[in-house]
Parts: sequence; C-alpha cells; structure tokens
Amino acid sequence: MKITAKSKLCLCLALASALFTGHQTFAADAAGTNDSVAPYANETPAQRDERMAWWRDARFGMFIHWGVYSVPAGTYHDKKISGIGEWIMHNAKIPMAEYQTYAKEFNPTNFNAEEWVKIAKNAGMKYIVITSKHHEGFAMFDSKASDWNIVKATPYAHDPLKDLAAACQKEGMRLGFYYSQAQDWNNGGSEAGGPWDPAQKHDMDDYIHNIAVPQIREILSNYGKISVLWFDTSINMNKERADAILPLLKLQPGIIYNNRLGGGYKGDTETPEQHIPANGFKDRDWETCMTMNDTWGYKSYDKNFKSTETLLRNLIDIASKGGNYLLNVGPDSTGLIPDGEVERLKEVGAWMKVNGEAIYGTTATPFGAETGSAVKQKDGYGHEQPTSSSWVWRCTKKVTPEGATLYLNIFEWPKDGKFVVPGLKNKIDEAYLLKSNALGMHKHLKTVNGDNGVTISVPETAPDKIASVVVLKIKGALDVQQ
Ligand code: JFZ
Repeated sequence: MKITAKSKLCLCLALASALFTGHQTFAADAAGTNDSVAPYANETPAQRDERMAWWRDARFGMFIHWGVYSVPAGTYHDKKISGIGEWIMHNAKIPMAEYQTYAKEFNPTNFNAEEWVKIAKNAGMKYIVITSKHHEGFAMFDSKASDWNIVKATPYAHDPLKDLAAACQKEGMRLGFYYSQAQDWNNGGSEAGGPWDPAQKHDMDDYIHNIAVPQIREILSNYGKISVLWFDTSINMNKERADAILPLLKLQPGIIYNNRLGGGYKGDTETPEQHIPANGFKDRDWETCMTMNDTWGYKSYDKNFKSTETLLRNLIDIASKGGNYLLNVGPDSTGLIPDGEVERLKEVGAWMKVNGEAIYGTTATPFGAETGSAVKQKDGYGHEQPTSSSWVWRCTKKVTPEGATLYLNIFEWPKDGKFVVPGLKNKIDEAYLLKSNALGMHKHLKTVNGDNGVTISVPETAPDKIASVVVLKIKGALDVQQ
C-alpha cells in the first residue's frame, strides 16, 4: 500500500503547519532545558552517561502502535483511506460520535502480552515502547481522567498495559510509553490542521490539566518501572503547558524522554522518523523510528513489508552511526501482531543471536567513509532526507582503556578473498569471523598492514548472506587516518 502524494502532503502540511503555530517555542539553553522544571536540568555529563547507559547499550527496541484505529484498519465506509492507519479519524474526517462506536468492536481476545514480549526478546530487542494514548485520544489503559478508554468503552473491559508491564518485568524487558501529549481528537486536545467536527470544541489548557497531566501521572504511577516516555507532535504546546507535564517525570527516576514534548525542551533523544540520518547526530543520543510496512497503526491491506535484509542492514547502519532502531509493529484489533512482522522479527533475531555482540553496547564507527556520500532519499512521508549512498559494509566498535574491538559488518562479501579496511594504521592483535567464534570454531584470519590500511584474508564464502561480521582486536589507542 503506497501512501499517496496527496495524503502525505495533507499529513505533512497539517503537521508542519500545526507543529509550529500558536505559541512560540522558547530557545532551549545549551543543556536543552529552560529552567529547573526539566527533570535533569542540573545533571552532569557523567550522571547523564550513567542514566543513558542501558539505552545506549540496547540499540534495538520495539515500537507498538495499537488503538481503536486497528478496528477500521484503514477502511471507512467501504473506502480505503490513504495515509498511516492511526490517522484514519483525521484523514477521513470521521465525526467523534461515529468514531467512538468503533470501541464497541474492540475486543482483543487474542492479545497475549507474554507472546508479544517474547517476540520482541527473540528478535534481539531490549525495550518496548507502546502507545498508551495516540492522537485519537483513546487510553489503552484504565484511566480515571476519561472514560474513552479500553476498560470503560470496550467489551474487552481490561487493561492490556497491566499485562504488558507484568510480562516485561518477568522477561527483563524495559518498557516505555508513547503518549500524545498535545493532539487528542476526542478529549479536547489539538488536531493537526484544526478540528473537523463541530463537537471537537477544545480548550488546550483545560485538556492539558484535566486529561494529559492526570493520564501521564497514571501511566507513570500504575505500571511499575517505566524507562521511556515518548512524546509526539507538540501542536499548540508552549513552555507553560510543557512545564505542567515535565515534573511528572520525577515519578520515574532516570526515565528517558524524547525531543517531541514542545515548549522548547530538547529532551534526551533525537527522533528521526522513517529514515536514517546520513551521519547520525553529533553529541546527541538518537533513535530512528520506522515502520516495517507503510503504516504505524494496523491497516488490513498494507502488506508492503520491508525485507529482512533491509531491516537488518538498517539496524547495523544505525548502530554504526551511534543510534538506536525503534522498529514498529501494528497489532490488529484481535490482539495479534501481523504475520509479516512476526516472520521478519524471527529472522532478525536469528542473526542477532549469533552476531548481537556487534550491535549491543557498541559505539559509532571510527571511519565514516564506509557510508559513502549523503544522497537525498524520500522517507515514509515523501520528505527528502540525506541518507548513505554506499551499502558495502558498516563498522561498529567497542573501546576500553586497554584497546579496541572493531566489528566489520560486511554486506557485500569480497570476491577475491581480500577485505581492505581503509585508513586503519593499527597492528591487528587478532582477527576472526564472529559467527565461527560463536559456533566455537575460532578461525584466525590473516591481516597485513599497508599504506592503504589493513588487508584481511577472508574465506571465499560469506558466513551470512545479509551481513557477515569480521572482528578485529586492537591493543592500545585506535589509529585511523582517512
Ligand atoms: C507521528 C505520529 O503522528 C504518527 O502517527 C506516529 O505515531 C509517528 C511515530 O509519530 O508522526 C509524524 C510526526 C511528525 C511528522 C510526520 C509524522 N512531520 O513532522 O512531518
């Protein structure tokens, strides 16, 4: 299913115009905060490193978009509605009263939290971020602030986030919540591009104080340890409204929040969406969020899934630039994750089981040249984004005071049995295939230093068709001259 140019334009114009209208944003100070309201306003770099450590090690997480929108699943009045599935109420301009009737069909009896967490865990994912409330305003949890929630408004009459939190706790999976703090099409929040139903009368401050603040308090108080709060589309947010929300983060010491709150707050992480920035972000933690097909929320007819090769190489590319990959699944209204997504996650997990050491706890490449020049490529919204032009290999690394380990993730295996690492000047203490090492067959590879860098003699056949990892162990400080 392709997002049409018209729907992309409508979404982007609506978002772009609404994201920056209304109240001015405040120039954030160097630390990215405005004043002591920000939970980490006085954090030292060492304290920040400690707080971010698990997230930087994780490198790979599962995004879950699940809500009432999974009931229409992309179709309204027998018409396929273009655009991302969770925006169907907006894109089809569905009146509130009519949209709310979908909740009576939302009965996810196939939902099994343990199963979802195991799918994520077996894929090699280390954290889950699930929509607790998306722009439709429907709380996927038991909320006292609005009856438009899964316990009060559906035949399911149960809180799935309780089950998910318990399953994450049991499986050692970190849990985060996405919360649409500004857009809320049913509880009087903002609407990208403005309201479409006369019933959508809203007072933004009333919405912030009577819906957003109490609900964020609920999701940060009632589900155990919450490690991430993922804000989204800061339409009509200003510093005053953001300051009403930020103190709530103190309910979860150490919680990580993203750059989408609004009010001039940079948060902890950049959030490039549906694309991988060509060079990552210097001195900022960042996370590319991406769909496997063309929609975040379930659409029954969107089978346009990216290949496992693309997904895996994206993960490696992102890690080689020092970022995290938040890869999305969109469960259907019965509580099942689409087969196309489950299958791909199993295949990614099989690679991660053998090669995860080349991703977890690694930092960005010391080279960079391997990504080639930045070329403009369209993201999932039709935006042109600078992305890498070369996909032959990527490097991830681990550095300690004693030395460095380089992981050469090779996509295109050399035909002549020689792989050259340009600009590397160090003597190589040890070189081997990660896969053979993982299988207990440690096979030392011959390396030769030369003017052009280090040449490694590799077997004729690549150990893996998508990405094969050669490990280089180096004593002392890395010496790269490019
Ligand atoms: C936002 C949401 O609107 C979307 O439904 C999904 O949850 C995604 C992860 O986040 O998507 C956006 C946000 C900003 C833009 C486009 C889509 N934008 O600025 O063009």
